Amino acid sequence: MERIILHVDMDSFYASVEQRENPSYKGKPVVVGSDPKGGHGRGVVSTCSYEARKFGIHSGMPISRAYKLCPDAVFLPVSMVLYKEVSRSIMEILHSFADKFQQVSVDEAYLDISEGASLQEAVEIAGIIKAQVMEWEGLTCSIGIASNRTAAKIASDLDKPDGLIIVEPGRVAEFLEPLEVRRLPGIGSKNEEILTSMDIRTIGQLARCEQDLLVNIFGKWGTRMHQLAHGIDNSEVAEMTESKSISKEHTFQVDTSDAEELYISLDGIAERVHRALMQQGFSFRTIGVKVRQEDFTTFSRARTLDIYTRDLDIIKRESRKLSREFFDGRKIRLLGIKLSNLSKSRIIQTTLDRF
Ligand code: TTP
Ligand code: MG
Repeated sequence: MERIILHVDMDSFYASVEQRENPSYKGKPVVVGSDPKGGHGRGVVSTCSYEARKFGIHSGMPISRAYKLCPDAVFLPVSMVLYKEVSRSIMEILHSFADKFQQVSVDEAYLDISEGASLQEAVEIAGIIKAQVMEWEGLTCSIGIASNRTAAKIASDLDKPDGLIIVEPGRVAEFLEPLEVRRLPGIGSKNEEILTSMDIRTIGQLARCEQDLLVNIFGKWGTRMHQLAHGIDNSEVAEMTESKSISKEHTFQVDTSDAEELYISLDGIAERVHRALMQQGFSFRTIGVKVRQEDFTTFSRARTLDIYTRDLDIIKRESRKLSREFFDGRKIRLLGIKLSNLSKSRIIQTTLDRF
């Protein structure tokens, strides 16, 4: 089955957060980085707004150079605590849409939404994600949709800012063909130079190059490079494995508003999540539900209990309470239960369970 992977990357992230915090910076060149000290500063540019990019300023450039290119820009220091907080909220939004979710930096993440979504639905989801990130965080992001990670990442970068690019399944190689080789993750300026000397400038040219030749020059990486150029990338979206929470979900074959069906399904999920909890030897204190409606609007509700427990009946009861408000005739596409605030209190709990 073809996978559906979204790569979401925030636009000029630090600078956009600054523009959001201080609307008078909107529409202006904003440079976030070290102090330019009137052109004598020694640090670098972390990032800059798209208005500043028009002057040739970019991430990693010496701040003194940025100052020369646009002395009238708004120069701001890096407020990492703020960006991390905004990042956390954004990642929470993104996570709620994914079957598998992997954050890869402060402002980008991969979402695998293969389960039960068609490509057309994926495009809708991307639109909803953009709208939600705008509505709740006042920021724009760019999204690439493709059947593998590499293509999704490249796609998200091609139409920035506020971009959306869809690579149809089976057309990955065709999509990559005209792009410059440095678009491929892992090909930096050094590899690009070597390839240029071999007269290889586009990914298409790279794909047509003999794999053996690439292996001779680049070793193992040559094989991978060749595969990527052919649009082959089987790497998975790797959900963080640290068990900070345990969750289970169910996507309905057909969206439903039938309360009985919803409650039965919720009980089934409760049993599955309880089984996983027992297998991993945890008790929990916080229980949450996720309810995704037919239009992909997704709600979460959670409650923290007074005590740690591993009682299936409590999971069933609380998940019913938390989701009841959504079982009012609206059609539902997916239900999920998440247990968090976990504790490895196996021995105490087993003793208690017996009485
Ligand atoms: P990027 O996503 O690479 O850049 P960006 O979000 O600013 O702009 P774009 O619209 O092109 O995605 O990086 C995310 C943040 O990471 C960026 O806002 C600032 C920080 N960063 C640095 O501090 N130094 C760097 O060299 C780069 C590239 C990014
Ligand atoms: Mg970004």
